[in-house]
Amino acid sequence: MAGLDDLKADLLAAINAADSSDALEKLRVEALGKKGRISAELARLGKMDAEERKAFGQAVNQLKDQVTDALAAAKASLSQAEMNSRLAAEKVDVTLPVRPESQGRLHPLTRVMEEIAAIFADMGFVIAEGPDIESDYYNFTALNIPPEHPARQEHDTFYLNVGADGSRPVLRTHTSPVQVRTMQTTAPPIRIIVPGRTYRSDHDATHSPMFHQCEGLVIGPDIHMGHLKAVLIDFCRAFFGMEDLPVRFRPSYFPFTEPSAEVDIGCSRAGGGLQIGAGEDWLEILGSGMVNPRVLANCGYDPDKVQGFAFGMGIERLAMLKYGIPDLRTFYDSDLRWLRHYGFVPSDMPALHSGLV
Ligand code: 2NL
Repeated sequence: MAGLDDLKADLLAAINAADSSDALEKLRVEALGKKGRISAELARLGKMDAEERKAFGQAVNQLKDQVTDALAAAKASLSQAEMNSRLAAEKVDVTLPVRPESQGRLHPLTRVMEEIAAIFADMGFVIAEGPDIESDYYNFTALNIPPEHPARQEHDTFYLNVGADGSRPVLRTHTSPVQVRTMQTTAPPIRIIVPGRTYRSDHDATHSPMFHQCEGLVIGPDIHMGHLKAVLIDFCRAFFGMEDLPVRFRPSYFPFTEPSAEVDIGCSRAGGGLQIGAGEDWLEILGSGMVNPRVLANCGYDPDKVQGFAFGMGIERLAMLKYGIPDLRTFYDSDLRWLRHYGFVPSDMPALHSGLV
């Protein structure tokens, strides 16, 4: 037991003298670690007879508790002292320059959709949105495209699995279903644009199976083709930033509009390049027409009381034309170098003056 008293005096003196957390940890291992001095005393218990073991065991365990407590107390006061000295020594230099942060870029499709929205917002349009997965009725039938209509083949539709009710949902091939839904639930007047993702099973240099469209719809008691022309001429000139941009309306056909017109802008293809607003050539940029009376009736309106116009445009194509992006497929590669080159700084984005429906 005399040995234990010496050991105790020795260990407590060392613990009291320790001047850092590291030194304290070293002492803990020396005393209580697997090969430590107290562990060695405990190991001796095995060779003792019952009487001796009881007395010695109690004494060693008491020593172990005392050393453990002393270590904890010393650790608490040392870490407080270490914190105090760090607080005294270290200072935050608030005059250091901030670290440069890399800023992200917005995708050109985001930019072009915002530009389109801002132009139509200034003309009093609001944004409407709807589901990407649609019923056959909203994507086709309501738009005067009945089953067996040849336009269905042109749409290269992605069909989903047959549902519990036997119907076959589709990925919308255009954003028109949103306009149908809006007409069904809203009384005229209506003035909406519908940007969003659309899908067609077509993949080559100029087609992507997922792409973006923006359609528009105006309905009222006496909306006529003059309104259609004014809105779309203003849009083309605002979008390309040219007040005198030539705009031409060319007769066309869509099942959902009658009459229908495609909209071309003036351009020049001289020298192999493309220059918008100059020269003798024409470039098609959107489709439009007066809403077919059958579509109005399908949406619950009386075609003798209200009429209107609709239009649709492809966002990728407009982005490629305006920002000189040569290859459609690069839009979806998520290549950061491409985004840094063609992307936009958020603070440069156009302001939107109108809200969401
Ligand atoms: C194009 C042409 C167009 C429409 C879309 C539409 C929607 C309803 C009723 C009538 Cl609910 N029309 N949409 C009308 C004409 C043309 O899109 O070339 N899009 C990329």
